[in-house]
Amino acid sequence: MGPRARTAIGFAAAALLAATGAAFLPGTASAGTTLGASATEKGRYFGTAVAASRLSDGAYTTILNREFNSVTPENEMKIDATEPQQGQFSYGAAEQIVNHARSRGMSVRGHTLAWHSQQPGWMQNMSGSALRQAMLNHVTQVATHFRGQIVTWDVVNEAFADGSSGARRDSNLQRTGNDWIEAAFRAARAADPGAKLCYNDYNTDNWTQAKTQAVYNMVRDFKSRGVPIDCVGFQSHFNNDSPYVSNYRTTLSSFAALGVDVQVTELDIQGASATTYRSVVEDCLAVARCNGITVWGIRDSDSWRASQTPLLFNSSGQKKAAYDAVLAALNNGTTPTNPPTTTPPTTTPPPTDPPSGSCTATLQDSTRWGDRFNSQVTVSGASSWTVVVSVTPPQKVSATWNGSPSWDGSGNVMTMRSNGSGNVFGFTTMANGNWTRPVVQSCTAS
Ligand code: 9MR
Repeated sequence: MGPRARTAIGFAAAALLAATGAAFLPGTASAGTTLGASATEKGRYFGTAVAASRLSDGAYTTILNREFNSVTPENEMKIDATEPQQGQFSYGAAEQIVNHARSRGMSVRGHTLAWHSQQPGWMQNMSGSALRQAMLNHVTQVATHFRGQIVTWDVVNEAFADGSSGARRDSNLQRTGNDWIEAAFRAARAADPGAKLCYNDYNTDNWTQAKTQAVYNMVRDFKSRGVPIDCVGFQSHFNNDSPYVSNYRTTLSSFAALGVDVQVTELDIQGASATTYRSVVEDCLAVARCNGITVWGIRDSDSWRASQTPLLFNSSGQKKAAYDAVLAALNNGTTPTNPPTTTPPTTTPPPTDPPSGSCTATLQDSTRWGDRFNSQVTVSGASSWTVVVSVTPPQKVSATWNGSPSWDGSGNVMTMRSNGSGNVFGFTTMANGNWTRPVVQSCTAS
């Protein structure tokens, strides 16, 4: 099939999509070429941990910018990085990552506000109510500083003990009182009410293990008492001692059934088995509230466990078999089991009048979920174009594909430029309670 015929089918498919409201059309031109684009087509993000020190490495940023649409600072938002001296905050490296990501339309996961590890020396030496106060101040200050820029915060990280006890992990924070976790969540909610708030942990993948059950019970308790928790992060560092297990999907769906989102937050797999990577992706796609996957680094050489070669790209930046498996799973996976909860608005968008006969951009509704929706814009009349789209506050665009976005100061106006990916681009809008359709403001041939 020649490219022309393929394009014609693409248009026909797009028309069918509009007519039927069908969610996905595997194999359309807009799907399937990068992890981020393919995940977005499934209503998910695909992210990676990023180290600020590597942003000057061109091979690294080439892969980052091409493949991923969510970013987690690997160390730069931890307590020792952001508050090295008590009351003196340091945000430079974190901001570097946030700016790199947001200027390219990637969303940011903030990691992490409260943790027993990587505490600065001054905090390690504290205890009791002084420590509790210092921890809450830290949560408040950091979440306030980045307010509006972080889609999801890991508010509390790794607060449960390994092994069969099902107990909280002993730490100076835990010794301030069992309610330290909920206190941290309340402080985070107050400081950044628009962000999703996650509890994040490792060795919580196996549904039958005590630690998994202990976290589950905490989340259930939080939900029943109105503690502001929105999501649970599963680090999912799989290795020979702590392997992927087939009940992982049960774990994800069981937590989701409590009324929280679930996210795979730090995925890496010793040896990078393509089969195991595929299973993880399929498990996430099978759970409606699994809204994204983050791998813990880009190339094997970027990994905290480099010798286990656990990532999707080898140290030369080439795609591994695991990459192909993940991409295929994202493209061919089952459609999310949360079909659109509400029929998308059916009003026909008026075609944009092209200024001085330049190009036309037509926006169509695509998939809609409980908290967000996708839109697809088809450009005709130019192969190289700039389209300006606006969303209505407090809506926020959380992901884009098949174009290069930039933003005005308000964050409500997105300028999308063609990037050689064709004439159809898309984006995900977090509704934040407002379901107004985004508006194409202009289309300019360039
Ligand atoms: O990948 C991180 C590594 O560079 C740091 O040295 C390490 C220090 O604790 O933290 C690593 O990231 C951890 C993450 O913050 C929490 N879950 C486990 C990750 C791997 O250790």
